[in-house]
Amino acid sequence: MKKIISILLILLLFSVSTVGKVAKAELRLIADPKEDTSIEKLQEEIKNTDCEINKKLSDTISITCKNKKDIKKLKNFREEKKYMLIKDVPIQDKKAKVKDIWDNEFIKATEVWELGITGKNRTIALLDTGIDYNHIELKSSYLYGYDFVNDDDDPMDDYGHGTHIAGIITSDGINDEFSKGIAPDANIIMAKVCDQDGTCWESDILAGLEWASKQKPDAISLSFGTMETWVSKNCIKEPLARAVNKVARKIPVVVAAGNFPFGVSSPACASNVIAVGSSSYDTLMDFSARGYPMRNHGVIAPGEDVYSTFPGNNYGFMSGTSVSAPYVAGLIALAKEKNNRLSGTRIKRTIFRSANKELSPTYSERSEWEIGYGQIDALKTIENIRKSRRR
Ligand SMILES: [Ca+2]
Ligand SMILES: [Ca+2]
Repeated sequence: MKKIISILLILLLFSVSTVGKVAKAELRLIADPKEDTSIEKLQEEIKNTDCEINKKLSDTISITCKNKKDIKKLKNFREEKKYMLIKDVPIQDKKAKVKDIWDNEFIKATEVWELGITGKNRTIALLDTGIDYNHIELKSSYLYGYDFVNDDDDPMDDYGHGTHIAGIITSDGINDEFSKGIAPDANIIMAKVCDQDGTCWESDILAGLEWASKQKPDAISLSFGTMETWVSKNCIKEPLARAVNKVARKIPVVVAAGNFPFGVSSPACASNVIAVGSSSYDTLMDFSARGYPMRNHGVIAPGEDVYSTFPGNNYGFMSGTSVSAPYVAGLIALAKEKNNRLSGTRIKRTIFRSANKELSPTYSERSEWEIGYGQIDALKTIENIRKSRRR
């Protein structure tokens, strides 16, 4: 009996010491300040704590704290949220065959290229894991970027996701023509906001969003979301959805809708963005997010076995709504090349109105809660845009 008690005691001590370790680890917090709470006031609040400012944003600060006791004293702060990339497992180094590739032909981007429209002089901002800007297919299109995870000006991709997303938009198809992006001449700027494990912290995203919107890109593309699912009604209570929605009033923002068929993830649920679900060439993907936000502001784009660039001059496939969103960002680059005076709202409406609900028999039976306005149609979108008048 004594022996059992001493073992229990050891176990108890062990578990206490483990808890102690967790408490010592850094915790990330962020403030949701009320209108009358200034940044100075928030700084004042952390003065006598073990917490340090991690990021100063235009209307809030994020902090890292070592001491759990200190955290309890803070009134305006809460734990930061984590967002995840919306993909399945990347498959590295797998070369495509002709029959594998259907995306740009299916959404009629190839017919837009024949009109001479390829995204020239347009710029898409990505918030992702970074970009391998030395990749032979990407280096002509990469302009500049920033790494908000490590706080340096080198957004090199240490995960692979961002390089794949960038290629879907603008891969040149030099060494591998099947990797060619929807807007092969569009430029890319990159805010690295997701780390080497594919985790994207709220304050890094907010900082990247602020930075990206200041660069005045033609569109911003986001391929991450929360594991939680949302309907539009409560989505706007989510701080990131609110921030994204504000930016989306001025700059078109496209967001992966999520890989959970039971609801649309945040920030795709924000009403001003374009939420993007996933299609295969003749059907909706089972994982593609469904819900009111799709009906309100959603479209679908290729999302199964999409072939694109991976770091180190590699190529491969990826599935998920992650890979669907950049098709719409690329389509906006094409639209802006035809008429660079178009407002974000006009572009969004034109993409919606040009989307195809009856591309295949399986689509016409699908509800708007599943496919939104339908499969994007690049040619029809371009045809529905009037040329800007030359002066
Ligand atoms: Ca870096
Ligand atoms: Ca390119």
